[in-house]
Amino acid sequence: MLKLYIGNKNYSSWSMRPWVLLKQAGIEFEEVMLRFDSFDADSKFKQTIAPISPTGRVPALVDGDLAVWDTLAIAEYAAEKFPAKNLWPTNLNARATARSVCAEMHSGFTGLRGNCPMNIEAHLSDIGCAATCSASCRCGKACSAHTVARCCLVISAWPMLTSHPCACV
Ligand SMILES: N[C@@H](CCC(=O)N[C@@H](CS)C(=O)NCC(=O)O)C(=O)O
Repeated sequence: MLKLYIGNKNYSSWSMRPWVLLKQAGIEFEEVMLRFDSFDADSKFKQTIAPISPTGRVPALVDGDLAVWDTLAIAEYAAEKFPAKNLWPTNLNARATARSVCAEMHSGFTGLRGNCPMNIEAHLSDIGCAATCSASCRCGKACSAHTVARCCLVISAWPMLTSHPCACV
């Protein structure tokens, strides 16, 4: 069975990307949650993940002898291994748009990530959507984020993104 190494579910948005993808698609996997004791080389976290992932980071997916690291590579592997799940839209153009959105999300928005790190347990309803809607978002990337969100909304093969649209998008 697939084994997914992840970090803290409250803070590690990277970990939650493949976790949500696999759960949403109904793909079975064993979850291995590693505690972020520290990111020092001699930490238990690094000692555990280093032999699995060359980057020493989570998430990492293990399938038999194969280890796949980095969220986008894990998503692509899952899409190829389970073609019937249609993880990417079947339409060529929609698929290209979806890949563009994912690539942009993956390589960009560092300002947004830095200023708005994930913390699911925190009650931030007062700023939440308003922060991403604000033209004066501290990351200066709000317009681009909105463009990405709008693209997602028109890709009908992504029900997860289309079923709960943010009111501000
Ligand atoms: N580009 C990587 C980023 C993964 C990443 O930064 N993971 C963090 C946890 S949220 C990590 O393991 N950090 C450990 C470290 O920085 O040493 C991916 O997409 O998987």
